[in-house]
Amino acid sequence: MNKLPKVIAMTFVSATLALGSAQIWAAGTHGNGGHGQGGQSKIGVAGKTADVTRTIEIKMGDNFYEPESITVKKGETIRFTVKNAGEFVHEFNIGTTAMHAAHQSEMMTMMEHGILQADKINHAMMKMDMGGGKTMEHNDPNSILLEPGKSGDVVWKFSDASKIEFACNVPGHYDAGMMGHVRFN
Ligand SMILES: [Cu+2]
Repeated sequence: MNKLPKVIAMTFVSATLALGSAQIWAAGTHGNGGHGQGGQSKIGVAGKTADVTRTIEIKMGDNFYEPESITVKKGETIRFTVKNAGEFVHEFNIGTTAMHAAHQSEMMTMMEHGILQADKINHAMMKMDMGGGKTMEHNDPNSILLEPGKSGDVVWKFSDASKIEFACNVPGHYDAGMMGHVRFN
């Protein structure tokens, strides 16, 4: 007797989630190969560990980076060792201003669905198949999303001197100043 409303409620949740996901994919930046596809050639390519010539430590706080900006050479492959020393989830993402803006709206949708929370990530929901094998997992080579206390690496080869920023696209953080410039020398 009371099973029916439960089924309806669950169906509604799934449908809503699927709709939200469709909107995420329509934005076209997650999926085959990651954030800002098409934009990646401008900012560089995933680096090979064997090509790393320098390691830069990045500390993430609420809501800032240390250091505030980085200087690289064109063609240089850098290993970023990123640590989230804050109390909220933060991201280290290499991209253009436009790539970050697109990702911010995706992350807003993830937060609305509870996949991303202020201080934790719902890993099970992140791994859910949204159709066609697509998930919302953040395993793109140009970014890392970390819960408080967690660390991880990003290995990136900078191939062009176009305007690049590293930024956190968790809702509100970029606007609070959690971004820095990549300078070329
Ligand atoms: Cu952040």
